Formats: sequence, C-alpha cells, structure tokens
Amino acid sequence: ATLTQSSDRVTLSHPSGASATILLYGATVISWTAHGREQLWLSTASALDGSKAVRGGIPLVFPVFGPPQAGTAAEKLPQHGFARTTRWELLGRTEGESAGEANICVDFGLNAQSLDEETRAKWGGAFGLIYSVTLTSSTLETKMVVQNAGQGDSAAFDFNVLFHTYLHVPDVNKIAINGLNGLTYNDKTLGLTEHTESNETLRITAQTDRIYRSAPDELSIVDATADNKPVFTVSKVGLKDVVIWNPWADGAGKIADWEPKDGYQQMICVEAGSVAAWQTLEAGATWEGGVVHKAHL
Ligand code: TA6
Repeated sequence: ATLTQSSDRVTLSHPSGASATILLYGATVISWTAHGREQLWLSTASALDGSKAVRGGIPLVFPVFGPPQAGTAAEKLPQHGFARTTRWELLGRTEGESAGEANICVDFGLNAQSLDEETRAKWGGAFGLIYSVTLTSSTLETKMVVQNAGQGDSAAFDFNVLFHTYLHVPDVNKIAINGLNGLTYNDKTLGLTEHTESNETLRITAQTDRIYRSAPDELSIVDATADNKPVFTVSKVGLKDVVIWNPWADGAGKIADWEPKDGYQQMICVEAGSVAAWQTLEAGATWEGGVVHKAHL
C-alpha cells in the first residue's frame, strides 16, 4: 500500500487496485475507486482549489448541519459549518488490518488554532478533530474523533457531525435503500415536517431530502431491477441519524456548481451523522463516530 502526497492532496493506493484521493482542503475525499470503478459522485463543475466546498465526494459537516438556527452557539457559521472549507493538516499514515485484510489509513487534524480568525470568532468551541480515512479492497472507512480541549464547566460545546457522502450509482431510478422502514424522519422538502417511513425499501423518484432519526447501524443500497443485488452497504458506529438526499432535476438546476445537470441520476447521498439533536461534549471529553462504505462487485 502506498500514500502519495502533493501540495493539495493525498492518494492512498491499496494492492488490490483500490484507491482514495483526499484534498487537504476540507479533508474532502474526492475519489474512491474499488473493483476498477469510481464509487463516489463528483460534479465536473466542483471547485477543487479551496475556493468553495467540494460538490461531491465526502464533504465533512461539523460543527453544525444545515443552516444554523438563531440562538444557538453555531448561529454565525455558514451552512454545514467550517470543517469542509478549512485546510486540514496531514498527520500521518498507518497500515493495519480490517476483517483479515491489509488496509492503509491516513489521519488528518484540525483544531481551533488552525481556523482563520474570522471563523474562530464565530464559534468558540475548544475543539480538536482527528479524521481518519481507511482503505481496503472494497471498503472506505471514514472516522471522526472530536475532542474538547477546553477546561471547566463553561467549556462544554454542542456539535453536529456528518459524513456527506455522494455515492455514485449507475442509475438512481433503479436503486432501493433498505433499512429505513418504521423510522421517523423529517422531510426538508416539506418544511421539516415529521413522517414515519412505511416503505420496506425506499425508491428515489423525486427530489428527496430527509433526516431519518435513530437509524439502524446498517443500511443497504441494492439494485431493485436485478434481484436486489447489493450495490453498497453503509455501516455506521456511534452515529444516530442518516440523511438521504437527491436534489433531482429542479434542485440540481439551482446549484451553480452541479454539473452535468442530469448528474443527479448517477448519485445518491447517504449521509451518516448525528444531526437531529446536538451532541454535547464536556471539557476534556472525547467523542468518536464513523462509517464504513462497502462497494459490492
Ligand atoms: O444533506 C442534505 C443537505 O443538507 C441538503 O439540504 C442540501 O441542500 C445539501 O445538503 C447540500 O448542501 P450544500 O450546502 O452543499 O449546498
């Protein structure tokens, strides 16, 4: 396994041929290949030069998901926080094993001192983040450790965290998502109203933007037109919720850096995170959560 580094990115290569490329800007995974195919969707119009959050791949959401609400500690931050728009530090690489297979892992760090002054003034948390990306022949694991480096009761902070994964699929009309039946969700396309999922499998046939609360740790994405052949398995640990997003034609049309415009047909965002409620982290405490994305043959 190898790690190659340039001024703005690192690439992990696994002996199986799998690879992952991560920009230091946002520690954003912009490519993951396995089984000889690209597994993530990335807009051809996405900025990759650090001028704007990446449109595609796996942007990191921290410390707030969505538009911050007035009256919260995050109220001055931009949508989805600052993790995806800040340059992270490359901490190093390790090689190990997962499920009996060799893996390669790279760690990135971000803390309050590395924020620009303007951003630091907008959110007071004495945070430290360690983000790890681990590659095997068919899996990409993303894991976040959040530390509160503050001292004293007043140093506790609240956060949301989410892996905003844009999975690449050959045709979104053919896939189904299993594991959501019976869950309560908030539908952003209907003003965040609350609903209960009653479909055994979820098909995506229109603009979809839902926060499924307290989701099970394993979801599968299958090809409904091929005997439910598994396409991806998404397994989370330590994270409560799952967001399912596809902007469809109307939404993609309004997103300037979304290209090709009909590219929404080749993607589905399945985003594991803790976003429906704040996670509170006391001074000196550490929180950890992650997700394994498995691409099936
Ligand atoms: O995770 C879903 C979501 O919050 C949607 O509401 C949608 O707008 C999307 O993320 C993209 O947000 P962005 O700030 O990257 O345009």
